[in-house]
Amino acid sequence: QTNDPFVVDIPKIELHVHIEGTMTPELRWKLSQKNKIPLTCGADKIALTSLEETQKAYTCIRGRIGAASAEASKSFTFFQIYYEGFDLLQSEEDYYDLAMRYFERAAKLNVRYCEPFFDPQGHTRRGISMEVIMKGFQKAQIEAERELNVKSQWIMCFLRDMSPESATEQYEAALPYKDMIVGIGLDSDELDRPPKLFDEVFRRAREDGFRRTSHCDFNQKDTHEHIRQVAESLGGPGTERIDHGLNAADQDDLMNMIKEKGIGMTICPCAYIRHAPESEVFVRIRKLFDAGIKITIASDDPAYMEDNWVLHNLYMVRDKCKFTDQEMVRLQRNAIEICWASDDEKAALS
Ligand code: ES4
Ligand code: ZN
Repeated sequence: QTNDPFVVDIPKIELHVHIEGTMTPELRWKLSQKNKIPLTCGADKIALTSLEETQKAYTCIRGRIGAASAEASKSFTFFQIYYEGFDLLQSEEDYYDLAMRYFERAAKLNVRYCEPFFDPQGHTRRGISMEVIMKGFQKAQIEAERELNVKSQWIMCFLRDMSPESATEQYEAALPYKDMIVGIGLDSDELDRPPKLFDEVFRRAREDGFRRTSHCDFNQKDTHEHIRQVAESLGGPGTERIDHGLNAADQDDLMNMIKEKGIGMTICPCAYIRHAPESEVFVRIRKLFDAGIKITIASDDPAYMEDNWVLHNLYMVRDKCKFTDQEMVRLQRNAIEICWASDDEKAALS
């Protein structure tokens, strides 16, 4: 059901959304025109010459990323399309635009507080300065709080397919913007990139007062070991949240550790059902929730995930996990408990 007024009206908190994953076809087209960067589609680099073609390319991307065919996955990977979008972002105004379009969408969906991720290495490695990125984000953040009543704090993610040295360099470059950044995350391609590679920079971030989280994507190679490292020892005592981590539901000792440590989990159902049967997804979500683990529902990369924003992700679990009104409220309370707002702000959100 996709117009359930209870789910529409409930005040929302979104704790797992990549700002670069919110780039709609409309914004992609606008930036390509403005910055004179031609758009192409797929490995065969077919030129996109209008907004309509760009919109169509997104539907085609959407169809093909999710497709199980080996041919499709060769010509399109999620990360190719995701990082191609980065190249379009050039000026402070572009970063402002990207963030502001998300905050406007969030306001319409009744999101009152969010902690968007950003991937600075994907920008600084192209020669964009931290100043350009952070000033653009900050302008949008201030305006969103004032004009839209959407509060936010940023989470800076390290790209785990880059080196730990690069992460440390990026960490130091971000310290002048510490006031805008509430937490540190770890994302991008996790194949053969165990979290413990980044132990040192996470330890440093903890000592400097940053909150910490890490992606452990659903059904990835070595996922149980990655979840264990993140929960048990990343940066010393483990992180305060895990992004995805759905496979924790497979092992009682992982579930127990997450529960005992009070680690929050951000769950993005529409991201999983593109690659896995629903039967593998919703049973696990229900299991984590019923175990009393603090899970919250979010959208991940909504522009690239069939245009499914947080509202649709909430509809999915409402429908497939059969969450009652009370349980939907519990999901939002979980989000308040595991978010990194100040106690005063949490009280205001309650
Ligand atoms: C991501 Cl789907 C996914 N997985 C890992 N890292 C990411 N960053 C943005 N989207
Ligand atoms: Zn993510």
